[in-house]
Amino acid sequence: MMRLIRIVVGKIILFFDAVIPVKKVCVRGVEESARIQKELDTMAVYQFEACPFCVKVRRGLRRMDLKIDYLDAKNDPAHKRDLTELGGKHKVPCLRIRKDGKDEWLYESKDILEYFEQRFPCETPA
Ligand SMILES: N[C@@H](CCC(=O)N[C@@H](CS)C(=O)NCC(=O)O)C(=O)O
Repeated sequence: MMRLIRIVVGKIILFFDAVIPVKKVCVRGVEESARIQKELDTMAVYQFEACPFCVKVRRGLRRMDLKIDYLDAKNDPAHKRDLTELGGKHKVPCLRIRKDGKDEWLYESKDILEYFEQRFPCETPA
């Protein structure tokens, strides 16, 4: 029963995510986007597709015009294992940041969005 409720709530969340548009707060030029993308390519967000906190992070990144890899930690056993064993807990969203050959793992949707806001501030607001 709980599983059914979770599936239905998940579908509702995904429906609203699809129909409510995200208002971009940043307009990034080609050079700035390319520089930022190189840095984003060293990161990934572990997530569940229908998790409300993951939807919050995805929408936040769309708002900031940031494109990152999303890894499915629910259905992909390798990503699930990495998150649990290397990150420390099976909780999403979690941002993996590769730095000097080492990984940092940042949990909590609020902290993840704050991290992006600070690291990639909007130079030209929309
Ligand atoms: N306070 C956390 C809440 C995250 C959370 O509760 N995530 C749930 C999924 S929506 C989770 O990872 N649950 C562990 C599990 O299902 O194994 C945040 O804002 O990121």
